[in-house]
Amino acid sequence: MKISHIVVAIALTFSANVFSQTDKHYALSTSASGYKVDGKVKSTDAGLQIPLSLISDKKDGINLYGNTIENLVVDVDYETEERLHIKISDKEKKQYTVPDSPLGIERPNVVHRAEKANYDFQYTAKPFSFRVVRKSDKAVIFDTSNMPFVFEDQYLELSTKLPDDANIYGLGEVTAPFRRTTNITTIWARDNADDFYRNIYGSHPYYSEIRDGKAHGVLLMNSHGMDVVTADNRITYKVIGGILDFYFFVPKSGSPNDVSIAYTDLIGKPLMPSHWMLGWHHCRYGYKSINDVETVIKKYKEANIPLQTAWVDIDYMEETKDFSFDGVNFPKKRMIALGEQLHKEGQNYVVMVDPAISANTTYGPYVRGTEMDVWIKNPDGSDYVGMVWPGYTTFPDWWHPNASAYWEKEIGDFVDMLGVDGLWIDMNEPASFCLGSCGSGKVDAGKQPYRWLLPQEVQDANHAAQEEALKALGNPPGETRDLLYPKYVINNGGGNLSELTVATTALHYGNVPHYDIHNLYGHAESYITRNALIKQNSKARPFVLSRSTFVGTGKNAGHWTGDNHSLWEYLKSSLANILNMQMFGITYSGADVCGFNQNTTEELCTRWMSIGAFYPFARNHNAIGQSDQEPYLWNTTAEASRNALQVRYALLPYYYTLFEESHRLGTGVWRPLIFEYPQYNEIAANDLQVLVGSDILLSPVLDKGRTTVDAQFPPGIWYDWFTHETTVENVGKHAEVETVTLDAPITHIPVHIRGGSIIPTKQPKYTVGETYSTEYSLIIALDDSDTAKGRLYIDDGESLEVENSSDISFTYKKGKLSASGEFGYAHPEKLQKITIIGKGASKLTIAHTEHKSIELTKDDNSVTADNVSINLTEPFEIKFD
Ligand SMILES: *[C@@H]1O[C@H](CO)[C@@H](O)[C@H](O)[C@H]1NC(C)=O
Ligand SMILES: *[C@@H]1O[C@H](CO)[C@@H](O)[C@H](O)[C@H]1NC(C)=O
Ligand SMILES: *[C@@H]1O[C@H](CO)[C@@H](O)[C@H](O)[C@H]1NC(C)=O
Ligand SMILES: *[C@@H]1O[C@H](CO)[C@@H](O)[C@H](O)[C@H]1NC(C)=O
Ligand SMILES: *[C@@H]1O[C@H](CO)[C@@H](O)[C@H](O)[C@H]1NC(C)=O
Ligand SMILES: *[C@@H]1O[C@H](CO)[C@@H](O)[C@H](O)[C@H]1NC(C)=O
Ligand SMILES: *[C@@H]1O[C@H](CO)[C@@H](O)[C@H](O)[C@H]1NC(C)=O
Ligand SMILES: *[C@@H]1O[C@H](CO)[C@@H](O)[C@H](O)[C@H]1NC(C)=O
Ligand SMILES: *[C@@H]1O[C@H](CO)[C@@H](O)[C@H](O)[C@H]1NC(C)=O
Ligand SMILES: CC(=O)N[C@H]1CO[C@H](CO)[C@@H](O)[C@@H]1O
Repeated sequence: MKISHIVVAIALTFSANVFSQTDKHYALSTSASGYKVDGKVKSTDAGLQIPLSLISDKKDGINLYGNTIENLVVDVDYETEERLHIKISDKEKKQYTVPDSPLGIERPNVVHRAEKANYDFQYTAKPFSFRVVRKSDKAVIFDTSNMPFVFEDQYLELSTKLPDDANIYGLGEVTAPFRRTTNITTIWARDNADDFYRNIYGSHPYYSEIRDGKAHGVLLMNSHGMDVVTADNRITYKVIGGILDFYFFVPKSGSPNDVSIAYTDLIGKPLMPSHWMLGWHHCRYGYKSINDVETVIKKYKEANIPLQTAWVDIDYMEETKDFSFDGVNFPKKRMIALGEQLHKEGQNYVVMVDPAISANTTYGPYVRGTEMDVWIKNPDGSDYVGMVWPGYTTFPDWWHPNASAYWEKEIGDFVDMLGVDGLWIDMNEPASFCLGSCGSGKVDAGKQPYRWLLPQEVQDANHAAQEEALKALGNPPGETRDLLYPKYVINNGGGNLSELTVATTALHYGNVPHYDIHNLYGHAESYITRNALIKQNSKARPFVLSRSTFVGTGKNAGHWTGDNHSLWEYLKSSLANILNMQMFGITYSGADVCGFNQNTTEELCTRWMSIGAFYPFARNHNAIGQSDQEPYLWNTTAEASRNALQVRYALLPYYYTLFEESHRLGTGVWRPLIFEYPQYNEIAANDLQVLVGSDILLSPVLDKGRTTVDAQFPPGIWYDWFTHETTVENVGKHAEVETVTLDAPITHIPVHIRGGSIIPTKQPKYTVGETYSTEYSLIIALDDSDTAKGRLYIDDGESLEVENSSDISFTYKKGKLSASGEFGYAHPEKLQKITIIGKGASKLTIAHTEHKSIELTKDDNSVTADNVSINLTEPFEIKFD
């Protein structure tokens, strides 16, 4: 949760960074000298290497915001047919690069130049510029010509041209529309709850562009603070350190989903969740005692709203210290018993852990961490102390050689003792409630009043003192850069870089300043936490939910989009932000349902539960001091929750199959319409509807007072999930996107099935386990040529190493349903029910004599075979007439 949760009374305006076009954040450094090719361009194993030197005849064009670096090297690696790597680095290799390790990114080792690449690399010699051309359609997808190129120790600038009104997606983490409009995205991990368009927790310098129906992607692999301008027919990167390490993803198909596949080929595939993780989660910050948590679990059951996982926020801790229990309100014994009870009922249990450790010499985790010397250091080598919930705290330095062992022990002992199924790692931007090194030397200073509870003048005085203390600590030895106040000031919503986080002058192992590594902190914690959980239990898939993320975090952890507000605006933006996370390879993600800060309303919470039930990670979460928002509190909310969660639970096999695809390939579980239908530009900005995979379309109400939705339908046939009626039949060569006004009374969310798909389902029950123990059904939704296909993935739903699995392809063609594929999952799974939806479906009968006894029930637009009783352990066919 977020430090300013008490200050939410402030009026929210969403107009934070409206710049004039002359603002330096927008402006190009037109006086820059630029570079020229200087020396022999060499062939390398994977491509070529180009030496550059500064064009030195423009003396005023150097040292714009730092020290100009005169000699550069451009390494162009044709890594795969679809991936080009262009790395522009300083010849001396002094600039910080994202480490080639799990704490940065694990890069594939490329030793051969890809043949038949789907791109061309072209460059000009003086001034140096380059272009990336997609071969399949000759589109110039990146072009730095006639724009400044700056390479200084604390300022890098490079631009590419964009067509008019370009479809740009990605860049974050930021709360903003999915399709990027003219704006600046600042990337600097930050704990903040109430800014649209400003930098928040995660760092993803990655975008995808869809042009003329074809997509490509671009990653700038850099962990420094930066502004990315998407305005005036250009993208301009303004980065305060490191190197320009670009990757281009150019799939031959041009499909946006294939861009995601190529991107995650590099950064790592999203994690595979267990079955239970796909159920409904409930959490709140501010339950006063474990009684409250138990009551909530009971009332969910009474209201028959499926609850899979109960969470406990920092409330359980003694003085908000990790791994401790409030002996009065959340006694350890009862916390353990709660887990046992949940497990007995087939439910699950997750609690929060923060990275910061109370600086208290009688507190075990601090004592052990100090012995192992794992804390981030001040520039002078002493332990760095900041301030989080328990008062003054130290911060584990994940890069320290003892850090994994330290965390494994703390996490392992805790999880063993408490019996939780997963950990929720918060505050890992890392957040600190002061400026820089406010706690220097303050060990055993006791719990401090939270900053926001102090009178304004005391806060101001403290801030001034902290600023002085920070300056007094100085730079790390040998450091020549201005780490506290770089001359190019990124548009950080928090102000100066060390504001409310660890000082940028603080040191990580190997004397790496926090300035260089800040955006990697949460990512590193997620990796080490995941491994600690695997060490504790090597059988089950670990559950980690992380607030701060970086390129590649999706393989370690899921993500919730942080501290939103109980406002319609935030409900609406949740779709865009979850779609962003899908693109970033963090497919297990969701927003706090019903809103975190501020008081929700019955109507808002009802609509939010309806769409939240379909978030890839689905959890209701509330803040302390806000009015209650358990979904059973209002009848309409309860009803809407049951309705939507029934669909979610019915779709569990479909979701699970999508997660397996995501884990294997990198595609999104949620997808924007444009990713599935890139040739239709009129859906390019639609972030108010989403597709679950390719086949389920959600059209939620996201506005107060509305009971209809104007929904866009891509060409094809779309059937209503609930009634099986044909909502849209829009086929043929000239079919266009159609807009339909759908009825959506308060307890209803419109859900549609794409004609041409086969969807595996289960019968929804109270828990995920009970649901999974029912038999399978198939929904066959016919397209205009009466065909359909689909996929079902089955494994045991929890093992980290999957031994046996089934991967079944279903096709329906000319009245015949066939199942083929792999049938390795040993446990007997049965298909019990088949529903065929489409024109003429109700006239179908069963053809095969061996299946004649199957009963058919019909309605206007569908037929259901109710007890087919087929083993899903081998291929089969059923013929309908
Ligand atoms: C850019 O961001 C501001 C909010 O900071 C927003 O008001 C504006 O609409 C955005 N620009 C565009 C063109 O969307
Ligand atoms: C790791 O911890 C041990 C104590 O367990 C300590 O002796 C050693 O110096 C630590 N290693 C480093 C690199 O600090
Ligand atoms: C240190 O932690 C202990 C319990 O672990 C607590 O009783 C004590 O009050 C704390 N000391 C300070 C100064 O906060
Ligand atoms: C940033 O730091 C500078 C230098 O100490 C100071 O003058 C300025 O007020 C700070 N900005 C903010 C927003 O705190
Ligand atoms: C929000 O709800 C709480 C608890 O019910 C109440 O005390 C508070 O006054 C409400 N705030 C607003 C702004 O209505
Ligand atoms: C809510 O539903 C319950 C049970 O169905 C019923 O007893 C109660 O009157 C309803 N309340 C409202 C406000 O409709
Ligand atoms: C996997 O399948 C084989 C063959 O059916 C079986 O012997 C083995 O026990 C199965 N393993 C698991 C983990 O289910
Ligand atoms: C299901 O199939 C059996 C024969 O396999 C048949 O006797 C029965 O009537 C069918 N219907 C139901 C609802 O069980
Ligand atoms: C289906 O599987 C069950 C359990 O393994 C088995 O008893 C039954 O004979 C199988 N039925 C067919 C038709 O193969
Ligand atoms: C900090 C912030 O604004 N976080 C989130 C809250 O609101 C939306 C959706 O509800 C999230 O997606 C934001 O990122």
